[in-house]
Amino acid sequence: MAGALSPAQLALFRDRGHLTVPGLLTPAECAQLVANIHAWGERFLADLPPAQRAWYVDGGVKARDVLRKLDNPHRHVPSVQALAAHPALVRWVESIIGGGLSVYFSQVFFKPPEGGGPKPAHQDNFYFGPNDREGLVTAWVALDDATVDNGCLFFGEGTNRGPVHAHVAPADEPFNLQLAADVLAAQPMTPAPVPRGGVSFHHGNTFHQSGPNHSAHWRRAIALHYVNAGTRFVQPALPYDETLRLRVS
Ligand SMILES: O=C(O)CCC(=O)C(=O)O
Repeated sequence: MAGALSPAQLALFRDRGHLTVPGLLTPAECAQLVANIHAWGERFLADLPPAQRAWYVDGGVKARDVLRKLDNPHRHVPSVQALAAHPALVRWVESIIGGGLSVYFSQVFFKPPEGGGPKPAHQDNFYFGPNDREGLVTAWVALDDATVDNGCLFFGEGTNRGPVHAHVAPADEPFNLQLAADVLAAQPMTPAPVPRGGVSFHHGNTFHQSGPNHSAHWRRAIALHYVNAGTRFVQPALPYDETLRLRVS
């Protein structure tokens, strides 16, 4: 049976609100997931009217529209469903939030070379509004090396131990909820590079954001938002479909 996280890893997670664990997936497994997600993305985007398409693609990349974001791959791509139930990943998540795990929501975050835009700072627990703020953890699986240059995550160290703050959104992007500038001004954000095939875990209260991709390489990742047996999204800021919830332990 796959091992749990060590007491030292858990202490780091509880203190800082995030933890990087390398070596979940092989390069071949990462490449297969990327191919499967791109194939699904092509099918999904082909059917969308142009106005909706804009939200899912990055149009700034060498005049091409390329997949940027898609929701709930754990329900649409069998290899992502298998990843969500990967024994080592499940064991690690159980060590953080306990058993009876489900993936409640998942996201594809693909940043294309020389154009992939930033993701503003936010707290997952503002979006999800869980009944237990300790009952949720995000596992962000890197399908490429994530670096400062290509747009890795940045975290507000220790913000997991603080409150959930009100978020604001640009008028033309009501779904793009983010922390207010004055809250962020008081909080340094630290980069957290992740090697390809590794996982970055973050607590639902932890401030996080990602920078633009200035490199010539993709920065692709899957975020799996896990909850334990007792946790539900009771005050979500956006609609989430509980029927897509996938029990994995
Ligand atoms: O990958 C990104 O750029 C953003 C990820 C994120 O916000 C998350 O995993 O909650």
